[in-house]
Amino acid sequence: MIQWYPGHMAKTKKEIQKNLKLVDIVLELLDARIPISSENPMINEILKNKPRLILLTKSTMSDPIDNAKWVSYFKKLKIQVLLVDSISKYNVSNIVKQCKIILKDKLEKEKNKGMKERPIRAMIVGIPNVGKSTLINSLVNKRITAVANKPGVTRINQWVRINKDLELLDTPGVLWPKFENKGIARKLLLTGAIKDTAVSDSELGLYFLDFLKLYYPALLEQRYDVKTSMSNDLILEHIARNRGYFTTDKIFTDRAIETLIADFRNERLGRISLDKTEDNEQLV
Ligand SMILES: Nc1nc2c(ncn2[C@@H]2O[C@H](COP(=O)(O)OP(=O)(O)OP(=O)(O)O)[C@@H](O)[C@H]2O)c(=O)[nH]1
Ligand SMILES: [Mg+2]
Repeated sequence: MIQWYPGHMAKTKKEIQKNLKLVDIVLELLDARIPISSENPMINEILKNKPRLILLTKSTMSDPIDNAKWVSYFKKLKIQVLLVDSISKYNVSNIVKQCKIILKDKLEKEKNKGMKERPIRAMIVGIPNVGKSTLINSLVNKRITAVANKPGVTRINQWVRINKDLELLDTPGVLWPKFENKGIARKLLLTGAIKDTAVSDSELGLYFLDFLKLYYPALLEQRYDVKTSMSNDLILEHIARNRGYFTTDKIFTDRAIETLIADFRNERLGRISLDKTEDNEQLV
C-alpha cells in the first residue's frame, strides 16, 4: 500500500501528465460498487480535455440496478462509460470498440492526411486495488503479448501491444484515493482500496450492518438467518454463535464483523453497491 503524502501526489500528477502526451485516450478505472468514492479527487484537473473512457470495474460484483443507474448518471454528464469485469471478461472486448468511437474524428483526420492506420495508444489510471493490473491481463492475449520499445515524445516508453488496434502504456497510473470524509473512507476500506487504521473494524462493521439493513435487508437476513429488526449487537452475536466464535464465557463479535466484511469482499453476500446515484444527483 502506497503511503500518499503531498510530495508523492505532486510527483504522481506530473508523471501522469507527462505520459498523457503519449496517448490518445485515458481509461479511467472506477470500482462499480463505489463509482464516486473511487474517483481521484483531482482527476479532472489532471486529465483536462484528454479523451477519456470510464470503465466501471468489478461490475459483476455490484448491484445490477445500481449499475444501470450509474451508466445513465455518467451519460447525463456526457462522459463515456462502460461496465466491465476483468475476471469474467464481461465487455472487455468492447473497450477498443468504444475507444475507436470516441477517437473517430482524430483517426479519420489522420486517414484523410494519408497516414497509415495505427493502433490506438491508451493508458490506464485508477486508485489502488481498482483492478488496473487485472484489466491489463484480461486485455492481453497471452500468446500475442509483446513488449516493444517505442520512442515516446521525450523518452523511451514501454508499450504493451494488446492487438493490432490497441497499445497500452505498460505502467498504469496509480492515483491517490479520496480522503475527504469518513463516509468515503469507510467505503474504500470495505472494498479494500485503502487500509486505514483510523477506522476500527468494529466501527466499520456497525456502519456496514446499518447500510445492509437500509439497502439490502433481504441479503442480510438470508445469509445470516437474522431479522433486520434485531439490534446490531444481537445480529453480531447471532452470527458469532452460528459460526462457533464463542467459549463458555465469551462471544467473539469481532470475529463476526470480520466474517461480515469478508463475505462482502468475497461476494458471498450477493451483489452490492455502496455508492448510490440518489446521493449524488445534486451533482448532475
Ligand atoms: N470480480 C472481479 N475482481 C476483480 C476485477 N478486477 C480486479 N479484481 C480483483 O481486485 C483485486 C485488485 O486487482 P488489481 O488488478 O491488483 O488492482 P490494481 O488496480 O492493479 O491495484 P494496485 O496495483 O495495487 O494499484 C484483485 O484481487 C483482483 O482479482 C474484476 O473486474 N472483477
Ligand atoms: Mg496493479
